[in-house]
Parts: sequence; C-alpha cells; structure tokens
Amino acid sequence: MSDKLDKLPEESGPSGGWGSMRGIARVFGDSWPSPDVLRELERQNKPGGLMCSSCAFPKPANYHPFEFCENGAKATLWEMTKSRHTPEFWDDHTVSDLMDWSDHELEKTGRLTAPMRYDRASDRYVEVSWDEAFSEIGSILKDLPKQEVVFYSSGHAGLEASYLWALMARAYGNNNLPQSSNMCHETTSVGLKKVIGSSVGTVLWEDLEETDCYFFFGQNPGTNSPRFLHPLKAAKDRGAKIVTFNPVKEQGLVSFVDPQNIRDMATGRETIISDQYHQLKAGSDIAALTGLCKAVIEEDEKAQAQGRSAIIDWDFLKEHAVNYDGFLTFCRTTPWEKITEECGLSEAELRQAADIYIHAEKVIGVYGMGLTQHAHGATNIGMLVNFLALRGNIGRKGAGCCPVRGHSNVQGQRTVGIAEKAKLIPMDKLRELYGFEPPQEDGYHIVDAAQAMMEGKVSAMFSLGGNLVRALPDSERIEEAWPKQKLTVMISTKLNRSHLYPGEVAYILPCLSRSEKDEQESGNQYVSVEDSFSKIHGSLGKSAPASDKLKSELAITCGIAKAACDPNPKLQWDEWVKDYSVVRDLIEATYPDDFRGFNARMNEPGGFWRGNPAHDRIWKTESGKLEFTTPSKLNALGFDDKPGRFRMITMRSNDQFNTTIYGYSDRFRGIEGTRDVLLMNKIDMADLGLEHGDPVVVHGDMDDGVARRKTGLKVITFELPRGTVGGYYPECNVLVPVGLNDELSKTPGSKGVPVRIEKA
Ligand SMILES: Nc1nc2c(c(=O)[nH]1)N[C@H]1C(S)=C(S)[C@@H](COP(=O)(O)OP(=O)(O)OC[C@H]3O[C@@H](n4cnc5c(=O)[nH]c(N)nc54)[C@H](O)[C@@H]3O)O[C@H]1N2
Ligand SMILES: Nc1nc2c(c(=O)[nH]1)N[C@H]1C(S)=C(S)[C@@H](COP(=O)(O)OP(=O)(O)OC[C@H]3O[C@@H](n4cnc5c(=O)[nH]c(N)nc54)[C@H](O)[C@@H]3O)O[C@H]1N2
Ligand SMILES: [Mo]
Repeated sequence: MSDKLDKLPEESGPSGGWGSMRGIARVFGDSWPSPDVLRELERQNKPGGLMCSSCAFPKPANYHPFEFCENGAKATLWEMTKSRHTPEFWDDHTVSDLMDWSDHELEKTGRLTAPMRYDRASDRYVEVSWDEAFSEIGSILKDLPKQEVVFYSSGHAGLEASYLWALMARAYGNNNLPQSSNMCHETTSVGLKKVIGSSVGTVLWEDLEETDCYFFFGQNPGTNSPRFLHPLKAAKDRGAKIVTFNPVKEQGLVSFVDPQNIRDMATGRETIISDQYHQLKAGSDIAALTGLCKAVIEEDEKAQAQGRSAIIDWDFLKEHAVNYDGFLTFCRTTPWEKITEECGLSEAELRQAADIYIHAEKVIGVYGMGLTQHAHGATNIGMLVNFLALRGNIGRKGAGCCPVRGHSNVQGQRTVGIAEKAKLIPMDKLRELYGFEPPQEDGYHIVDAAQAMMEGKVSAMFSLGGNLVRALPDSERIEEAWPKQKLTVMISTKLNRSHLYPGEVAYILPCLSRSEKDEQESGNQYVSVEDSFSKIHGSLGKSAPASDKLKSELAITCGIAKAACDPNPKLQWDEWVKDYSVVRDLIEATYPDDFRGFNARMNEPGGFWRGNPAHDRIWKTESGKLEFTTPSKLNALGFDDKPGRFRMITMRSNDQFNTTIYGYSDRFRGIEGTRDVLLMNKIDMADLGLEHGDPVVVHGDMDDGVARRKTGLKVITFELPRGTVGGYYPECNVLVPVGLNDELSKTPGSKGVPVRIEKA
C-alpha cells in the first residue's frame, strides 16, 4: 500500500488560500513553462486578452487584476511547457513500449511539434509533411462510405475553426458531428430545452451579484470552476444563503479563502460557503427535490389556510407554466417515508432546506455532472426547474437556472453548427451561402458512434482535440474497437492514450494552442469562444508557437476539407485561413440573430450576449410555456438496487482537466500520491470485511451480458452515504456501460454506475 495512504484522508483545508498557490507552484515546477507564461496569465480572461483554455466559467466585465484561478493557471502552464515531443522521441520508444505509461507521463513528453504518421513496421510514429498528410487523408476519405466517417470535437477549439469543422463534415456529406458535450451537458441541451425552451442556462453575471440564495446540485466549483468561488464569497458577504446537495463533501462548497484578498490570505480568514450541506445518495436528487417541493406545497397550504400570502407563485404558474397540477399531486401523494428512504436525508433536513428556499426572494439553481450524468438525468433537470418555478425563480433578476459548462468553448461549438441533429442546423442558409446540398439525415451522437465502432461500422475517426479512448464509457471495449478503423486522425497538442491505438492509417496533427501567436497573411489572428452565460469573447495568443511546424486548428481543418471535399468555388478553404474575420462574417451570415456585429463586438468587456428567450420568460417549448415534469420514479438510476450492488460515481480531482492528469494531489479530498483508489463508507467496508488500504476488484454489475472489471484499486474510508462509492474518471471508465445513458439525451450515466466490490 502506498505510504501516502497510511493515513486516513485528512481534514483538508479551505479551497483557494495558500493551498491553491502551492498547487500552481507545483505545476509551475513540474511543467517547466516558458517565461511568457506570466504575461499570458496577466492577460487571462480580460477584454482583448487570452480566454482561459480550461473551463467555460463567464468572464466578468469588472475583472480582478488576476482574473484566473488555480486550474486556469495550471492549464496555461501545462500548454506553455518548454518540453517538446519531437519526432526523435520515437527513436527510443515504440507505441507498444508506451502502453504501461500513465496518462500523466504521456502528456509530460511535451508539446507535439510536427505532423506524424504511424509506421506499422517499426511500431513508431514518423514525421511527415503537412502536404503528404492532407493528401493521403483526402484520398482515403474519398473512397470511404461517407456514413462511416466521424468528425468528433472536444469543446475547446474556437468558434471560427469549429464553424468550418462542421461545414467540412456537411460538405463532405454527413452530420456525424459528435462533441464532448454528448458525454457532459447534452442532458442540458435536450432536457433543459424541453422544459424551458432554452438549451443553455438563464442567468447572467448581474444575477450572481443580485441573488440571495444558491441551491447547488452536483456541481463542484472549487475544483471545476474556481472563479465561481468569488461571486459565491461575495454572496455570503452580503448575507445570501447557500444550500448544497452532493454525496461528497466538496471543500469548495464548504469554505474558501480568497487568494486575491491580501488580508484574508494573511489572516487565513475563511468564508463558510454552504449554510447547509446535504450528502444525499448518488442518483437520488429526484427524491430530494420531491421532498423540497412537497415541503413548499405544504407550507403554501398552511399559509393560505391561515390567510397569509401564498408561498407558491401562483400567478407565475398560471401565466407561464403547464402540467403543474399533475406534479403538485405527485408531491402531495408521495409519502415522506419513500422520499427519505430513497435519498437518505431526513424529513427534517429537507424541510430545513425548503425553509431557506421559501425565505429567499431570488434563488439560483446551479447544477453540473451530478445531475446530467444519470440514466434519468433529464428528469433531474426537469425536477430542478419544477423547484425553481414553484416560486417564479426563472426569468427574473437574481434568479434562474445555471448549468455550469465544462470545456472553454463547448457551448459555442454547438452554437456554430457542431451538432449531429440535422434539425438544429439552418441548412437553407448553408445551401444559400455555399451552394451545396447539405445532408438531411441525423449523424452519430458520440454514444452511437462508440457502439457503431464496436460493431465495426465506423471506418474513420477525426478528433478536433480530445482523447476519446480514455473519455468514453467502456474504455476497454473502445481500446479493442478503435484500432480496427481504416483511418484515425487526431488534432492534438500533447500525446495521449488515443494515439496509442492507431487505426490502419493513423495521423497525429499538432496544433497551436490558444496562448500562441497565430500569424496568417492578414496578421496575428483572434479566435473567439462562448462562455456558460452565452457571452462571446475574442481571444488573442501572443507567445511564440511551440514549433514552427504547428498549424492552427482552423488551418488544419481547411487543409483536410480542401483535400476531402468536392471542389466548390464557394468553399474558399485557402482564403479563410488568411483572415479569420471573414469566417466570423460567415458565422454572422449563418446565425444573424446570435452574432450581429460579431467582429466589431467580440472584445466588449464581459463579452457580448447572444441572448436567451427563457431569460425574458419567452418559452420556446412545444407548448409555449414552461413545462413541469412529473417523474416516473424517485431516482435517476438505470438499474434497481440489490444486495451487494453499489452506485459508483466517477470523480474529478483539482489536479486534472478531464483526461489530462496534472498530478496526484487531490488536495481538497485529502487524497495524495495516487488515483488508484475506491472511496467507500466505513460501515459498508466493515460489512464486506474490508479495511482501509485493502486491494479490491470492482466488477461492473449491469446485467447486460458484458463482463467489466477494474483491478489495482485500494479501498479507502471516506465520508460517503452508504451504498455510494467513488472512483476517479478516467481510470474507472472501464466500468461505465456504453448502453447506460440518459433516456432523452444519451449522456452516459457516469455518476450512477452499478458495481460489486470484492477483496482482491
Ligand atoms: N479542474 C478541472 N476543471 C474542470 C474539469 C476537470 O476535469 N478538472 N472538467 C471540465 C468539464 S469538461 C466539465 S463538464 C466540468 C465538470 O464539472 P462538474 O459538473 O462539477 O463535474 P464533476 O466533478 O464530475 O461532478 C460534480 C459533482 O457531482 C457530484 N455528484 C455525483 N453524483 C451525484 C448525484 O447523484 N447527485 C448530486 N447532487 N451530486 C452528485 C460529485 O460529488 C461532484 O462533486 O468541469 C470542467 N472543469
Ligand atoms: N466516467 C466518466 N467519463 C467522463 C466524464 C466523467 O465525469 N466520468 N466526463 C465527461 C466529460 S464532462 C467530458 S467533457 C469528456 C471529455 O472528453 P474529451 O474532451 O475528449 O477529453 P479531454 O481530456 O478534454 O482531451 C484532452 C486532450 O485534448 C488535447 N488538447 C488539449 N488542448 C488542446 C487544444 O488547444 N487543441 C487541440 N486540438 N487539442 C487539445 C490534448 O491532446 C489532450 O490530451 O469526458 C467525459 N467522460
Ligand atoms: Mo465536460
């Protein structure tokens, strides 16, 4: 057992504070960044500056002197490393040699510097010229059945490259445009859209400044969007309340020391973030929200009987909502015992939380992967919207629904056409602008693409960023299926596990990162991104590229497109590389309502807003109203409980960005030096005869005929509800069944994985 595990997970300190400074300093030492990094950090998230390549948290108009967080700094340091992965690396290594390297070690080889093609005879990647790469890729694509080619994108590349990426797929002949959000907030895109008519959140920065109450469901700001801690602290300073529902006690939601505040840093003054913290069982939010709503309804009935003013905003319901009668009846008739048994919280606890809700005037409901990554994730979101709607907390100042997005441009990529569903795309506009007939058939969602790949029906996979072999569910089955493809093309900045599973022909095409200069014929180019609040920002890189052989994501997209698509004078791939502002004009021409005045407005402080009807109580749903959801059961899981079966959540640490592992310090949870652990309640451990540090084998328990197994983990005692266990993403992806998805959006159920546990 690792020495580091000798101790139980320690009480961890507050989020922020000196711990965050030490975290940055460690990655600084480890990544050995270029001296330009300090200048880039200073420009981060400011108008005309560099938009963080980590998360999509909004950038305020009134920014701090240092408008970056521990994780934004780590992401920038990591991409600005001075380490270089040159083609000479392969003089000493074969692909097979690297199989037992960790994800951390693979990326630590440094920034990729030249295009490379896999050479099967020597089992190595070898350098090729860009022309050779484009020309071979183009000729293979021309011979493949168009439906068998997939164009994935991880939500990172800017709006300009992303627009052209989608245009390329459609000009080539399909809508196979899956995106990382298919594993993430697709539940929001589909589920939130269904109930409020908007596929994105309704709040703006001003609302964060006004609200007097937050309810957090399954989002972890301390780790995943640390800049959120500043408005949360400000809210606490003005007396607002915060209530959290999360199986794990996440430090960022417990307390925070503001690293931007010299006095707080010197004195260690902590701000307590959550007034109430409810550790519900994984997947039981529907029950908890039913309890909260039931308490609100009961208080409303009491108030009305006593002649006091109503608690429920009946005027809002009558004017703006449908289907609430059925939901109110569901809450009234569901007994408290069923609710409390399902979520593991007591009636008193749920009533206390409801009491805060009832006494707050303006409430924001925040959520993340804890709601979206479940088999009934869309119902989770529907339930949160029901809860907010009961007191009219949507579409007014200081209130609203706030999904927190992941990748820095994940939302924007969808706005400019990266979507597998044909009906979401203004095909007429494409026809008019480019004179080709866009494909009308829906393409692959990433889960469909993964399943098709396992059945041998995908011949080529393009990846604009990302690391699908690691990020997808059922990773072991993906490892088998991926190399059977005829062509794999990865546009990447660093070496990752997906590169170790080359298709018959395989290319790694290295690209510029956002912090680097992107010099083209008309000068250094801006790119742009959309944040979680639907604000668009320009971003300009100023540091020297990691190699003079790198191309921008946009230039690589155009290179592939030109080689693969039929010639068409309206598809001016070469011209577009010269000046990205022309591409922004095309985006504006395709989506005039969202991008009016794009080039002129993109450096407005705080970004320019592309609007959101639900923010103004215009509901673009089927009924034209906010639609209440009545759940069919009290949990969001895709399986039933049974003896010996646990619900596993897959977790992120603050020392990773998805499959990029910066290090092995999960400071907030007090877990140091390893990620090969299974977190478990001590009574559950005792029941299984396990002691802290025992090696365990975790078996998938999905009853779908597929054997899944994760070995090499050690169990550690952790404060979790009974029946809920935790393991790290991506290491535990081998246990996540590819067929266990949200019923509406197909988002994988990564926070509700059925497992059995055995002593090794
Ligand atoms: N440092 C860092 N930042 C990141 C990322 C990263 O990997 N590292 N990833 C980026 C991306 S792509 C994304 S999508 C976001 C993800 O950011 P988040 O949405 O915060 O995602 P997670 O950390 O996966 O899970 C969020 C929380 O859900 C809780 N949870 C699990 N199951 C349940 C449940 O059933 N109910 C409830 N109520 N809670 C539950 C977990 O304990 C966890 O605290 O972060 C982005 N930012
Ligand atoms: N079990 C489980 N599985 C999950 C999740 C979970 O919570 N649990 N979360 C899901 C979520 S929310 C997401 S978003 C997905 C993430 O899935 P992906 O988006 O596919 O994965 P990332 O780890 O973000 O991709 C990392 C790689 O991107 C490349 N990269 C980094 N910067 C750049 C750049 O500037 N340009 C280009 N072209 N490439 C770059 C690097 O080569 C790096 O290795 O994983 C999902 N999978
Ligand atoms: Mo994500």
